[in-house]
Amino acid sequence: MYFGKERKNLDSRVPPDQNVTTGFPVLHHGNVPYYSDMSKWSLKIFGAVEESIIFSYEEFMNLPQYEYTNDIHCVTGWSKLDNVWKGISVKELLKHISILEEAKYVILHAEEGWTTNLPLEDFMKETSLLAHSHNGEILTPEHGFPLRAVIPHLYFWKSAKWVRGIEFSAVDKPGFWEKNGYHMYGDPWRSQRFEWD
Ligand SMILES: Nc1nc2c(c(=O)[nH]1)N[C@H]1C(S)=C(S)[C@@H](COP(=O)(O)O)O[C@H]1N2
Ligand SMILES: [Mo]
Repeated sequence: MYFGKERKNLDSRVPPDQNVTTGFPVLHHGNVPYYSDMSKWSLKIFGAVEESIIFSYEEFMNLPQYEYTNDIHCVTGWSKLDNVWKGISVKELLKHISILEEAKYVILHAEEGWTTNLPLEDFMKETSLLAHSHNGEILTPEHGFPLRAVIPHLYFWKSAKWVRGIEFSAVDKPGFWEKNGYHMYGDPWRSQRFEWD
């Protein structure tokens, strides 16, 4: 519970029609992947790039690490404040990639063919992270182990769990929820929940 002044500060951090939770709900479509052999994991960068790259788990985890604290907002109405995420910043990753001029969108590819789309500009934001830890603990399988996107300024469905591919694209390609009526952009501060919002 938050009272008085704290409550007031809180209001400016919680978008319309959201409720703050102290728990950490698990939400996704499909099955949770369980990895026993990380040598079978890879992250593929492809599409509108000069050259596709495939990172092994070890290579990827050796990129410089960053930590960010932020709030997340799920389209179903819960917000969770002060999450500490640790991982590789997109900014850092992009130093290894030559993106073609034509690229305007990013499609995040997760296990089981699940995808979500966002503008390149949003993906490249300072706060965008490819996280392996939350609040000091390695992600649990349910929350996206070994790697999830964290794009805190958009509804949390854009933060793909179990990321295996990052595609750069000249055209926007609706992902799983976007094909099912959810908003192509998903700004929680403008309540962009559904395609007609
Ligand atoms: N791969 C994948 N990532 C996903 C989803 C999904 O169905 N598959 N659901 C999204 C949705 S709707 C939400 S709210 C968050 C939930 O993350 P959490 O389970 O860690 O709270 O994951 C997002 N990332
Ligand atoms: Mo969600």
